[in-house]
Amino acid sequence: MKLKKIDPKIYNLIKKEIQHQKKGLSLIPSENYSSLAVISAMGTPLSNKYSEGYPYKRYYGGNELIDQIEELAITRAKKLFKAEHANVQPHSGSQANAAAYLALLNYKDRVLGIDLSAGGHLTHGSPVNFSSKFYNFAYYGVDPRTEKIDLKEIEKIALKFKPKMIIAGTTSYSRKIDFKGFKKIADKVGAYLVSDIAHIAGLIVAGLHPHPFPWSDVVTATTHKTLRGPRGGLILSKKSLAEKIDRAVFPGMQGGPLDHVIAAKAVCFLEAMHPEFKKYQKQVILNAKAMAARFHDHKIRVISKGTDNHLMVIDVSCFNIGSKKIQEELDSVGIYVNRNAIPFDKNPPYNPSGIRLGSPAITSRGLKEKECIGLVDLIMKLTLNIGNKKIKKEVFNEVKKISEKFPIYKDI
Ligand code: DSN
Repeated sequence: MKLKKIDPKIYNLIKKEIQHQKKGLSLIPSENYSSLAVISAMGTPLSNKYSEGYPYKRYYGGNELIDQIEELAITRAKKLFKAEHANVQPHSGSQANAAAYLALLNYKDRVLGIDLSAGGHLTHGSPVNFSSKFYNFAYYGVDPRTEKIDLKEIEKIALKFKPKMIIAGTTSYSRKIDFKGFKKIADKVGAYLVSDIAHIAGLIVAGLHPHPFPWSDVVTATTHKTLRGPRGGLILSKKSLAEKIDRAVFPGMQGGPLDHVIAAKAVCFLEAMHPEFKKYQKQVILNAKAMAARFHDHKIRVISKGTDNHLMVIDVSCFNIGSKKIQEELDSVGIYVNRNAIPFDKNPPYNPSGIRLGSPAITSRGLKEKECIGLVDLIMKLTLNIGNKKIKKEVFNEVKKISEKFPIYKDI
């Protein structure tokens, strides 16, 4: 690798990060390991290009091949998601959401989004995010008893608030989303339905989660989570909104697209059409369910009492040491998780009451239910014995063993 000679510092840090990923186990539900085919498409001179515009309508010359690449990505995205229109240029999920808002809303228009502590995303109207500064948000949460989304409650809020847009989508919600139910509410108040499937895109294309179409006007997604592609965003929509969406992404929101990432998105869409991908997604759900059940056996409260998808949020307030400390302790043995708010959390976002865990990355490595249950036991063993160096060493060695038995990349 020439990089080694030219910039040994960066080269060594990259090498170390690859080792770090290999030696640890990521339970962060938004992380995954994309294939080397996806990674090699990203690391190409396609990033040298400027191709503002869309296929065959560029503002720069020399884009004949870039046009073909983006066209292929669009065609595959439409087929994979059964969508009438696809825009593959958003750099991230946040930018996909920003572009969807820009396309459909005016400054200060009313939007009904999900509360962050109930499982929403910053761009769903968090007070610290552009979304709530530019638009007028009201929020729905989850039922305090079931900790699940309650469509009746959402309907009540919608009838009163009369939003121009309703957002159906989450980042830390473990239950199925009833897009059809959301559509009924949106129709009652004449609102657009925007479904953010950033987390569950892979489950949806595998047919393991209700589909957001034909119920949604616009669907936003990321390509790097359950979909297992490159880091990036995606917008799908009805044909009637195609022009508005495209204008909002470019020139509204972004300049030049990341052509190397678009090529990698095309590769990931192709991979997701393969029967193996469906098998993988089925295992993702089985693994998450096995983990949630094991936490329950350990008397740890799983929010909403379980999971239908790839993730779960557990309430760690019973340990009385704070989620931040637990996350750090797990980090030190090579188990990566992220602390997360639980519904109606009394603790601050920096040290909330929950930990969010997911199965997409470990399932990509080949772990099955048995190993996932073992992993939950290791988490419990460490968390119940914080300060015990002997136990920490034992857990560390176990994690190392699992990581070596289930390698990520054999070739790098
Ligand atoms: N930060 C992502 C997640 O972890 O879910 C969402 O953007």
